[in-house]
Amino acid sequence: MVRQVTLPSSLKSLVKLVVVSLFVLSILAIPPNGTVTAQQQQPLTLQAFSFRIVKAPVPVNSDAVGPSDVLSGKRGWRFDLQNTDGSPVPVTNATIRVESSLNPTLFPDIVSFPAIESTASLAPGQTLAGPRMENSNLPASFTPGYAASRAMNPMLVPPGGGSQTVTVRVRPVYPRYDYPRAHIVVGIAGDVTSTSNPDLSAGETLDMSPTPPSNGAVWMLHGAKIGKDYVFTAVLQVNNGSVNPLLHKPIVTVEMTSHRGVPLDNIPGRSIITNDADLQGRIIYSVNEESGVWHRIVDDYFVVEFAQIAREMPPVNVRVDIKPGSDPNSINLNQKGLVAVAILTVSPGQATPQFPVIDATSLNPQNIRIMDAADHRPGIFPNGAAPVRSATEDVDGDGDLDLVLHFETQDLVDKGLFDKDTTRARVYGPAGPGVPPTRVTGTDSVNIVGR
Ligand SMILES: [Ca+2]
Ligand SMILES: [Ca+2]
Repeated sequence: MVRQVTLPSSLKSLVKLVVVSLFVLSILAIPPNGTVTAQQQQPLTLQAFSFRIVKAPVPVNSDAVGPSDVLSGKRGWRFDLQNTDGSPVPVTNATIRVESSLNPTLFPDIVSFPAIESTASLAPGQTLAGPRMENSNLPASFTPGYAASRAMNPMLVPPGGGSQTVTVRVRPVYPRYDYPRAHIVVGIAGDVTSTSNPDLSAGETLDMSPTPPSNGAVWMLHGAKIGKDYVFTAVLQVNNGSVNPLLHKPIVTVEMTSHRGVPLDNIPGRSIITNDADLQGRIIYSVNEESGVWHRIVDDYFVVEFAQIAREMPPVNVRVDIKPGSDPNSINLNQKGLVAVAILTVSPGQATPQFPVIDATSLNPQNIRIMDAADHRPGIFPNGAAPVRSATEDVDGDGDLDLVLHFETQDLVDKGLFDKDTTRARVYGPAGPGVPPTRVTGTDSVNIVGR
């Protein structure tokens, strides 16, 4: 005779649990039989990366930014999932799912939300690069937290072209770039003929990609240190097909990355969920296995980009006074002697759109030429007459020194530069090394006598 025993439901559950547990334990106690048991298998280690990229173009004429300058740019994201496990056990059905209430058109790489990226298995060491949303159209502003500058020497490439040394300095300042997790990436566009790397100390490493000579150089410095100056240089070959000097500033991109783990370590389970206020949504990283242990890593990218400038520099207008103190400016071609020609200094208070500021005494007299203005062709550097003497003197009595050049009258005749039809003369020439503006030009009337 069987007695019916009625147990309370909670006790029933307990019995069930004990029975199931015993069953599971008995399975685990089975010898491995050539396969990895659940007890021997290490938990899979998975990392979820949320790359945040903020990229700002620096104002077009800027050659430097400071660590606290506020820059405006576009923000983007890229999501990655990595199997950092060392054992040969892949995770299956690795998936990244991005949800957002934002309009997908704000993200050029996203058709619709949720955006899902998945792969059947993720072997140890492999990364699943999920939805990529770099260069999103979301406006953002940031302080870079590092000083970056570019310098060009020479700034002006002469007609025909020449080499230019570009120096980029980067100095991480903000504590988020804590050593050894801070990285610097510097890119210089151009025809690179040689490079020189920054000084490195213990803990810093450097990759060059690609190896020069090539069309551009990229340095990747790992383990940057707070407060240290890193100097990158590249020598560029710059073409200049014009007849004028070329103001040339190559495009330079500077990225600082901080690689930070957030305290989500040892989260077991199939997925982790990250809420992102800027995305107005969340990112779900998931895998099929229950044994994964998650780490969430955030890489902050802050990118400043210096614009490329390649601008032909036209000559600068200067005030010219032929025969200072005389009017009309009579030149007798039958006489020997010298013709005095002044190039007048223009102070900031005297500057006009037609005649910008110039210190005439900074010009190199040996580079200046004179000829008939009617024969002068813009963009061509013809063979005018060179001065035989020069002096500095305040010829217009305005308190600043001007440049006075003396030309030989017979030289003007012999070279066929002046004749009876000449009514106006032009003075022109390069200003000399390293002095902007690089070329000057100016005219004054002449009254030819003789011949
Ligand atoms: Ca005069
Ligand atoms: Ca003066």
